[in-house]
Amino acid sequence: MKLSEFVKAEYGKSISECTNEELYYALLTLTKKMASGKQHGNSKKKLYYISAEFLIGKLLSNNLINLGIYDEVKEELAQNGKDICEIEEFENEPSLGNGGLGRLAACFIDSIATLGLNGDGVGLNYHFGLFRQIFENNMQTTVPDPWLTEKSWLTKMDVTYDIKFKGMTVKSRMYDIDVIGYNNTSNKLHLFDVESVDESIVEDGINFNKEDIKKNLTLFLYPDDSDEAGRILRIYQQYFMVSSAAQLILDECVAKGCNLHDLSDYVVIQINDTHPTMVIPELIRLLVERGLEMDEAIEAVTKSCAYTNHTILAEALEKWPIYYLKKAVPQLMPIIEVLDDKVRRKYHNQAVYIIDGEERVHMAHIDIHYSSSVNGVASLHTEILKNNELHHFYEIYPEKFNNKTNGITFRRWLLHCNPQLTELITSLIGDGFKKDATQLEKLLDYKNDEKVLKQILEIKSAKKMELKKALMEKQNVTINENSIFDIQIKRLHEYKRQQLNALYVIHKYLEIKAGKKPSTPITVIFGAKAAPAYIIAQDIIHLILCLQQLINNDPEVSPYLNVVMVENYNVTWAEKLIPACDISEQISLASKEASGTGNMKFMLNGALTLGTEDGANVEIHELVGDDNIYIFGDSSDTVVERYAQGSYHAAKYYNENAAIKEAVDFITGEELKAIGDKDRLERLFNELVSKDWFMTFPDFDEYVKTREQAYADYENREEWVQKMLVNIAKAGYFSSDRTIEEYNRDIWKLED
Ligand code: 9GP
Repeated sequence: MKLSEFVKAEYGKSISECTNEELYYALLTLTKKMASGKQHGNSKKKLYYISAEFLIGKLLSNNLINLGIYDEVKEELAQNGKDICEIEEFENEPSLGNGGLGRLAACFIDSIATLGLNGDGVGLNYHFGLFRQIFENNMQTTVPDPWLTEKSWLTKMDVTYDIKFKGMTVKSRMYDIDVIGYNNTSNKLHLFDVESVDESIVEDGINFNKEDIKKNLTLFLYPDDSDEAGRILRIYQQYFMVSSAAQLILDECVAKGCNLHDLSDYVVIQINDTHPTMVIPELIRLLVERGLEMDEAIEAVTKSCAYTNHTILAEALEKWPIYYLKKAVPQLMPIIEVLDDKVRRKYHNQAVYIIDGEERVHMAHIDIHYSSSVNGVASLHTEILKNNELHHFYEIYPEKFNNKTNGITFRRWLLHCNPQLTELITSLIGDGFKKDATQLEKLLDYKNDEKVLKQILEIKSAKKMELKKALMEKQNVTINENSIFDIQIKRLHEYKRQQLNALYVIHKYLEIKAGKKPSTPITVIFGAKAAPAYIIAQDIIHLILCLQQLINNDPEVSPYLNVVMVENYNVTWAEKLIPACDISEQISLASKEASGTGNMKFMLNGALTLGTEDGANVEIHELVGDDNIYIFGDSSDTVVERYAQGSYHAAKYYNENAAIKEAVDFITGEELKAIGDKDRLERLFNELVSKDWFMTFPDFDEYVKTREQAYADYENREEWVQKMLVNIAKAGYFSSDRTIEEYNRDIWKLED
């Protein structure tokens, strides 16, 4: 049905008579109708991708693209004087994720549907998502980020389950979002919610009564866990998610004829990080309740589950005190004890026990012992898991370990966010790359084609202008479209080293002050949210915002250097920032970034990576070669060794390296103290000088040198654009379609 017919029937008006809001809701309804006609058939085996995060972004354009009607709708709207981008403004972006983990899950469900595989996502319907970030007095403040509207992509389903906690039962209800495959069938994202949740209990930023579980269960993603009530709330959330998932899984497979003994013929469950780990004991519990022997239940569940590890950071590998579990979900403890007991009888190595000497349950250990696959998310990461972090497990189960290098959906990260580049590529190599991304390599034939190279540069300039306009509209900030756009957008974390970038900015500022001006002006752009309980991360944001104020208001420096931090960085911002970027900052401490996926999105849009040999940067480097990437810093081996020996002393670098000392001292110098909060700046200074746990100082000199080299190379526009072309051409490997094909080939084994 055409949009004009639809709005006539719905509102009794023509398109031009409708408001943008009416058109948004008309398109939403129309799209949902079309998706329901594309439901995946009920093939025997089904994948359940369980994740605490699904950072899906706005859905309208993507759904229209995947349905193959985007151009048609855009044209029809334009003919009636309407702009699809303005209509899209009515859509709220759900902040159902924190970063790469959640965005990966969103890319994956897109690819699963696109490949025609039978697989649904399962997660939670957080009413206020993560949080909305607001800058006040150069600091991050946090408020709820409501996104639910009366009519939305969610469809309320008749599916409900009783979820039993200690002394209380709550009812979960399933809400579905259609996941439309690109020119293919559609799957579902099931988001569970509890009807008793009460949004009005949130007061004063994002604070609420953490003990009132019935009212708060699905209010926020990752509620503050700096106190015990917050940590126990996370257990309630996780169990609510997995118990709903487990009941759904069993219902669906039984309806297809599964007798539960043959569960793994019907079901494969991908556990995304440790948040959904309790699905293992919960399923075992339910199977025993339904008549299976304990050993048989354990075997069936182990065969059905697969675990993805997304980090080696200890803080993200959850270890829940038994006492917490007993408080919230005591029914799981006897099962966990059996699981632990089996491990202890078989392996006499404390490192692999599930319950440790401090009475804590290691969730990842449950995953590894009681899943049939354990994967890392980039080659280097998987090697580190095998050789270091999970070595004891690798010795026991070498056959379980495998690598699945992450990927991104090109539908969102090229077709949707960069239609100009998509059109150019299509005009050169046809549109086969939209289904088979490796065909992008055909672009290499144009490496010496001046006309094509010029077009690539023109597109980059156009995207820079678009970003400039957006920053003006949304933040009232002016940037120079002729400057180099050097961008770092990702969660704020010390291991990702936004502080290293900030130290470079200080260094550059001082250099310009001393009269050394860059040939082309530089705009350094940041986007990052910091977890509310993560104080140093907030201090780093404070430093960046203070630098922004200082530098942008200094007439001597601002013509050459600007700093911008986008407020409330989210998927919608990323879609504007990535196509406009010249230099992509991927500067984590080697060994610490499991993969990164922003690095892939930037490359695909013709930005050059300035990065360490970490995560998927390593694979980007291999693909594009030395001439088309800027690599610096210590190797992961060196870093791992340094940690093992405890041989790193930040103060030594600070005292012996004049450039480091100058930049670090600036943090607590007069200029910044006049603008910023003395306590915050001093705390950050002390953290760096006395600890610098993520080793920014050893990499500082090389970082500065390599960044300068990138800026110098940028001056040669002919060579630079060739590097851009190579990056675009080699990005095909990072399509999430490739990643999902590998998951399916090696782990899920679903029929097409
Ligand atoms: O930090 C990793 C990031 O490197 C990776 O790209 C992403 C998806 O695999 O997962 C992130 N991990 C987390 O957010 C928490 O484990």
